[in-house]
Amino acid sequence: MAAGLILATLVGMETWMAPRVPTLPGAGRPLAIYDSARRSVQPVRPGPAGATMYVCGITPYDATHLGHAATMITFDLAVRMWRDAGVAVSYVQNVTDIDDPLLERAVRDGEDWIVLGMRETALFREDMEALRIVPPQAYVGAVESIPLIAARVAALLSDGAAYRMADGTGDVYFDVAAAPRFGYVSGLAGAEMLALSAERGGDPQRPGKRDPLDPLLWRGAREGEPAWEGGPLGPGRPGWHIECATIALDRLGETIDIQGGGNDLLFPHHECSAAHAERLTGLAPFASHYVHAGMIGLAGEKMSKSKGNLAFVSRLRADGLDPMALRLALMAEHYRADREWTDELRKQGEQRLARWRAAVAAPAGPPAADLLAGLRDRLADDLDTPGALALVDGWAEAALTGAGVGSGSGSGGDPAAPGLVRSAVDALLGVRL
Ligand code: 5CA
Ligand code: ZN
Repeated sequence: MAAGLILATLVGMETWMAPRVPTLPGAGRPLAIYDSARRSVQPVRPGPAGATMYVCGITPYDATHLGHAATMITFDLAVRMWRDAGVAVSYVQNVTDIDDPLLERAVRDGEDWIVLGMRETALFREDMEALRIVPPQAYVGAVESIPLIAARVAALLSDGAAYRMADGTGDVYFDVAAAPRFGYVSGLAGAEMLALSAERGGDPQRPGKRDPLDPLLWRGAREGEPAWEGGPLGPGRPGWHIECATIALDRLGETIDIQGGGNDLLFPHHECSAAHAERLTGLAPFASHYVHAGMIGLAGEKMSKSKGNLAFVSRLRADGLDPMALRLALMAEHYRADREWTDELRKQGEQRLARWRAAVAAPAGPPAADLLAGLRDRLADDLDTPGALALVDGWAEAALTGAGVGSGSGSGGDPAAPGLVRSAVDALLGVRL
């Protein structure tokens, strides 16, 4: 039993098949990226062991939509930049395979919540493979992490940073008064925090809490809900923020370079998981960079499972959309921008892909060393994909119209250029031409 538990902890969930990433000539560039806490673009300074990144993954109660895809592509670009610069990367992503929304959906559809979670996670893996996303080294479920999470909650309790509700539910809350820096990640004022907490899974109105913003660490067992042994906590299941804090601390270390996710997680999720981690380790900031991808919307609203306005990656693939065109469409605007998915954007992605493919199919093209340097430069600057895409557009245009091909030699261009562009676009943008 104990051996089984340890094995599960070390192995984690299955990830997905890694795409082949070509090695490029010359030197990559160090990545600078926007940190939500400092509200500025700052260089990432990985330690001697390499860069560490934790990305908040899916709650698997519905299929992967374009918003998830855009966020995963964003962090995939960071991984690709580090690899190009010769930086080792430790990347961990979670799966929230137990939480209220998953249970609610399973009850609604009369389905087993475990089967629902496994099915949607399998579909997510398939979508990630199709999009050529480099997998994390560890893909970790909340359920398999419960013993570690319970131990972290117990540590917060005995440290006086958490308290048990007096109403007999067995629920345990984190005391935000134990986190003097609380609010530094999001930079929000109290009223905004209260509103967002109510909107995004918190329970500011619940009576008996010390502070309305105190987040749940452990939910005591309830009739009809799954529960696990929590040692001194009693039976129950973990809260959401402590799930991510625990997995990141146990897998990556006491502080990390990037804590990533969509900007819907800025508050309360990343604020609270940073507060938990910092109280547990005594070290701050937990992440040197809190990185947030913009929301992908559909028909004027944030795409979300609860609103039901979703464009699924799997559905678009089934409709014949090339995943590489989808990648290009989602990278056409900057990752931090909230943006809309439209038919126009899709068409643009498909046209761009066709044009780039035609350009690299030629036996020779304009010399591409400057293009490679330009791509590295643009992406190193807060993952400027619009800038990077424009540079490849320019090269493709010149290749297809014959401009700049002669370079005075009359040879019809550089025969090595199309291959170099193909490798650069593959390695840095994740687009296989
Ligand atoms: N399991 C939690 C994170 S620990 C969660 O938020 N799951 S999720 O399925 O709702 O979202 C998975 C990832 O996609 C998160 O990083 C989230 O911030 C991001 N995301 C969700 N909706 C969108 C959207 N419309 N646009 C961009 N990213 C999104
Ligand atoms: Zn998370």
